Amino acid sequence: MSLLTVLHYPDPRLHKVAKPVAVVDDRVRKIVADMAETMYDAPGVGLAATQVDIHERIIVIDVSEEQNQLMVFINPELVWASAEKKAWREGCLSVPEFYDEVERPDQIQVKALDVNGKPFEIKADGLLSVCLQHEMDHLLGKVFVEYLSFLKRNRISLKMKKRAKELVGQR
Ligand code: GNR
Ligand code: NI
Repeated sequence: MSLLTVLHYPDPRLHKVAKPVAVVDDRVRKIVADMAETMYDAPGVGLAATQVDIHERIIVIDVSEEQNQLMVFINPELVWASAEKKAWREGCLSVPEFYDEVERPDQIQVKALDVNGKPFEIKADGLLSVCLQHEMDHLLGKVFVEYLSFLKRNRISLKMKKRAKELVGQR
C-alpha cells in the first residue's frame, strides 16, 4: 500500500469530473487500498478519488468511532434524497483547517458497487449521509466551499494560496 498526495483547494484538478469504473479489478482494489490508507493516515472520515488526482468514481468512508469499518463505494449513484434538510459543520482534507455549515438533504439512499463489483444499496442518515453527499460532490468536481458565500470562498482561496507560498518558502 502507499500513501497518496491529497490535492488542496483551489487546485483546478479538484474540479475535474470523475468517470465511472468499467471493471472492478485488482487495479481498482489497489486504488481503494491506497485511498483507505491515505484517509486513515490523514485522518479523515471519507476520501474521494478526485482528491488524490484519480478521476474515477471511487469513494472510501469510515464514520465509525474506532475507525475500523471501511465502506467502499464504486460508481455511487443517488437513488433518493429526503425533502427534509439539515445543516452540518463540514470540513475537507482538501481545505485543511476550514469548517463551515452546509445544508443538505437529511437522509439519502445510494446504490454502488463493492470491491468485488457486486451492487448494493444503503440508506444513510447523520454523518454517513453528510459524508456520502460530500464525497459524491467531489466526484462531480465540487468542493464544499462552493456552497458558501462568494466572500467566504474568496477569503479561503486567498488564505490557502498564502499558505501554499509559505510552504514553498520553508523548503
Ligand atoms: O474528514 C472529513 N470530515 C468531514 C466532516 C464533516 C463533513 C464532511 C467530512 S468529509 C472529510 C474528509 C474529506 O475531505 N472528504 O472528501
Ligand atoms: Ni472533502
